[in-house]
Amino acid sequence: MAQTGNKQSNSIKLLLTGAMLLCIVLLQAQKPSDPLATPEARHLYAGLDRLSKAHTLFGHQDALAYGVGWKRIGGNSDVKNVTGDYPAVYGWDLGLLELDSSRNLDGIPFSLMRDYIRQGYDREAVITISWHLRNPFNLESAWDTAAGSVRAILPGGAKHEVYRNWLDKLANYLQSLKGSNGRSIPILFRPFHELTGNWFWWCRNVCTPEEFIALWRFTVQYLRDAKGLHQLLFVYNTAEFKDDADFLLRYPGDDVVDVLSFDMYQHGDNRAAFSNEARRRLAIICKLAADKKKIAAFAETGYEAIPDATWWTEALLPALRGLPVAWVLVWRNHGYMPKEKKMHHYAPYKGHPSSTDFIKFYNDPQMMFERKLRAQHIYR
Ligand code: BMA
Repeated sequence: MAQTGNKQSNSIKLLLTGAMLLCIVLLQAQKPSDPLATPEARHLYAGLDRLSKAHTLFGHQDALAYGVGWKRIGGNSDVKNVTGDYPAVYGWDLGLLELDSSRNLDGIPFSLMRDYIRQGYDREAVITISWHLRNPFNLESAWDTAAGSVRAILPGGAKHEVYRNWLDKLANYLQSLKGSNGRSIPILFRPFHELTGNWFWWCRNVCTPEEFIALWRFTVQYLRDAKGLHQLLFVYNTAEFKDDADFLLRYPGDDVVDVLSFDMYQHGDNRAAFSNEARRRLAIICKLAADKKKIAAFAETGYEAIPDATWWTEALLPALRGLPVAWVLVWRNHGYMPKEKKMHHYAPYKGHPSSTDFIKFYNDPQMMFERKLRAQHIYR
């Protein structure tokens, strides 16, 4: 009898300790800026934070839609053809959705994109979306930098209704992204990317910091509060920046941002210059993210056509090594561009000279692709 009683009280103690540990884990979990974030978005955010302490997820733009020398082959991916595994992060872009186009600015049908996004989510991979939307001020491309564009689309501005109408279309599309389990797919949404550049209508040469911040805050509040999208995590994304203050000059606030990130590419053959500068900037955003209880990511990078057979382990990996960078994404594998007479791709394809090095990169314990990520069940 006494023994049974002891056993019982031991199991109760064990249960209580387990429950306490679970509470501690839940209390410590990194939380999205949206207090009403869906359970899947909350798990994703906490999971990315947890994994980033030891791993960096590898991402590829448009990975399932096409690659070098192929287009729309079910289940295909250049990354998979080289490593046997899919990327852990899929990047997609919604440019031209605002004009009701059936295809995005790089020719991907939006209906197919929805399927690709579902496939990735069903395999428990991560989805990030950017939006090269046209300039609502004059309907020119995202690369139009007409003065006064941002001012004109803010509440009260002459073109505000145009912008709001485009956000309605965006919200409808995002809302239509559902997994096979019927749940809304959490999206790392990266609007107004490369905001410190000078090439898009939202860049720093087109608007003041106050105007940019007002645009960001309106956008988040509209999608989150008016449209009720609670599956979004917002990614703040700069191009070049010098230091903390420069990075944060147009930062719209901790209540409307979840991830701190920047884009940076290697141009020219100075591998060390790229790698060192990327690492310097990554260290800055990792420190800021830790202070703000946010996550850091290297949202876009690459070396066009990868004319350096060991770029992966000798340029990119040293930039990331040991830093809590949640993911790194390389841009799209378009293939040959006849007008420009050049190859445009950022991941290797089967037979590419950097493939062997990419496999080494794939096998590095810091890097995580889809298979290892799947075992983490990041949405639960
Ligand atoms: C650029 C290039 C373009 C493309 C644009 C948006 O970097 O890849 O060809 O249209 O991104 O995806």
